[in-house]
Amino acid sequence: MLNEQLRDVLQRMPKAELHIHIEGSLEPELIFALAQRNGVKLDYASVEALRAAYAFTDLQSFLDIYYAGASVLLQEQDFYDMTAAYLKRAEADNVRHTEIFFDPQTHTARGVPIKTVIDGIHRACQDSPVSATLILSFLRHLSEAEAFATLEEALPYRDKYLGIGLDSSELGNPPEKFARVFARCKELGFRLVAHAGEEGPPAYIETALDVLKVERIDHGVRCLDDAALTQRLARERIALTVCPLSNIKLCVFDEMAQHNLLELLDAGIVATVNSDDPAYFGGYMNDNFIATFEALPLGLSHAHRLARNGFSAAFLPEAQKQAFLAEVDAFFAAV
Ligand code: ES4
Ligand code: ZN
Repeated sequence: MLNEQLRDVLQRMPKAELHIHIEGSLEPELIFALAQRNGVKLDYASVEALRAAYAFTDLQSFLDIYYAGASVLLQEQDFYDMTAAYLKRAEADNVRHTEIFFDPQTHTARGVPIKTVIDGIHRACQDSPVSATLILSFLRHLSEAEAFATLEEALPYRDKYLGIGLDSSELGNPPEKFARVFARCKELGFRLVAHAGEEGPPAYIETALDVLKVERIDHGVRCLDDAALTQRLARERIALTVCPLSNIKLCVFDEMAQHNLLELLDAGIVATVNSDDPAYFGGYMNDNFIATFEALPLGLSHAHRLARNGFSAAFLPEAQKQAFLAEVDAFFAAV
């Protein structure tokens, strides 16, 4: 059992969230409300029936339902409402800064203009007291040509997102498939990240770093299978955006007691805790912290370190980063 003081610290400490798919924050209730508002027919009869389908065996079994859920998003206001709901939850969890992924191809493939997607999500970010920035993510099960086309469509709105990511089905879609489009994104000055080493091998983490030139790795938990890579991530301070509840729901680890978060920290890696797809995986930021600290021998010093790691790895201007880090240190000095 987690003691009351540690639980309270985890809830109240200032946090940065660096790995959240906005479409994965869409709660079943909002999916049904938007389906009704937009006249979209769902394959599920009720909120309960939809929620009952959230029994995943691997990444693909989740993605199939996640893309179906996103089909209710049509108007700018839908993207606004989804994002505003997430930001409200994040604020309640004392998330002070968040870097939000969005998947434009999930929507443009259904005929939704990319401007509708970006404007709705961005406007909600501007209306929130939480510091929020956006990362446009390419779907890796689609082609590099399709990623290039999406980049072209998104460039008129480039002041509204600061990063580029890579998500969706990892196995069989290695980072190097997107070498040229990531090179172009780097030239354009975007911050780069990629999902790697969630279900895929450590080699995908290496090519994400060496071929795509990403600055952080999303998930990356399989790095421990390769000692040299583990040492490199620690030495070069390449952050991993770890998502504990996601890893359990998608069977990356059988149970939380087997999660390798503490091993990653002990190896000197800048590991962070994040919610990934909170509406599908059973919790937002505080739920992720509490579930890991309940299952693993983690204490106050780990909480302090994880809070610091989140802000250290953030794509924030240096002065803002230092101000958040000072806030974290002041919080822990008063514990
Ligand atoms: C995702 Cl957990 C995860 N992995 C890869 N792609 C994703 N998109 C949304 N959630
Ligand atoms: Zn993810």
